[in-house]
Amino acid sequence: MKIGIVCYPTFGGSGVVATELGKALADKGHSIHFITYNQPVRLGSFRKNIFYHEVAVSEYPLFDYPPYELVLASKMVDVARYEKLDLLHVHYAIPHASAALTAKTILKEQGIDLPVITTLHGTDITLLGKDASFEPVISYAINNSDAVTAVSNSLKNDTYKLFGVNKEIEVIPNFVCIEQFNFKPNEELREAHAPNGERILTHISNFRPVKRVDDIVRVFAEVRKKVPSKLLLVGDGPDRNRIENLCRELRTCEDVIMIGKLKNPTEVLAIADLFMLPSESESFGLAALEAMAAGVPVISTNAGGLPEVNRHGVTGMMSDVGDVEDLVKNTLYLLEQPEILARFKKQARTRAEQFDLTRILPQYEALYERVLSKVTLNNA
Ligand code: GMT
Repeated sequence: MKIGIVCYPTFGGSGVVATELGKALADKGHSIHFITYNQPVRLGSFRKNIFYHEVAVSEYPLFDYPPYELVLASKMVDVARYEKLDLLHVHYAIPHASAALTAKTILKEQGIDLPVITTLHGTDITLLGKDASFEPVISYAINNSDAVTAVSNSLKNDTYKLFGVNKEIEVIPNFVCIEQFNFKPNEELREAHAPNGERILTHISNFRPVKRVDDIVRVFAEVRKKVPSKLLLVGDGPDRNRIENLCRELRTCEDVIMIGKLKNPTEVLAIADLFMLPSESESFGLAALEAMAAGVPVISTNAGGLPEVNRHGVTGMMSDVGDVEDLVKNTLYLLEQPEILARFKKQARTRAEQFDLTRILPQYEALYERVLSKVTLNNA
């Protein structure tokens, strides 16, 4: 198949899922055309069956706001026509699904029926969905896509709750390429970050308020009183300054290491003992799944789709949102009992294997086939 994939090229989970999916489809022989404004972070170097079409918006004095959605739609039309795409798979409702529907309408006028599959990832529904200024466009995009998927049951239910949509939504969970996590910890890196054999806690995110990184720092301030430990914070975003100030206020700076953005988090996960994700809302929690694939148990909240990934008492522990005391209790429960921690590490990895790419990829391929067979019927 010739597939156009539209996603955010940044560090966010939706871009990671879209890129890994495209790479895996390309490995299976499909031609994959990424259409976005920058090269996706996880795309890597030159490889077979992968093409990247950059969307560049020209500057013009009249534009206070660059019309990215329109240029994206034009690019989709161009790529679909000249690369003879079979379908477009867009990740994130705004503006990707709405732009894809504009492209679909234009192509229809030219006698081309291009199916659009939209994958909802979370914040497009749970955060933007609460903003009335986006609601009609998101509802339109969902109702008029040829197929819609959501990354968890929780997100599917939220979509029905927040939007007036009547579209069938199929749940296809996020995935990991489990073999990418078959590594040995780099002892030199571990020693550099925890020179006295301290436990290593980590968190990876875009440091947005929804991640509640403050809670992690507060939990860590209590945990390190009992267990010598280090906290490795990976990523960057709007809350970073606040977090740094909080570390100063709680006098934890010497044990909190701010790593900044990393293209590939596997080396950090390889030396970590626990992964922290106390989010206020999380449609799935891909970062938690990646940690589990690396054999790192997850201390998280029970928000959104997290219980569909993390199993309380098996692969990690869960608390209510904002319950710092309970998060501390759960973290200490694992750190103070090495045998239990070791068991959780194995169980986390075993559970992550359920989400291996080899199990999830066929679900996307089957969906593509189903959508394409309808187009063939319509064209017959
Ligand atoms: O906030 C993020 O983590 C980024 C965001 C995105 O759209 O890139 O992540 C969302 O999509 C991920 C991939 O499907 C999910 O694993 C995350 O749970 C989801 N984030 C939220 O729902 C807050």
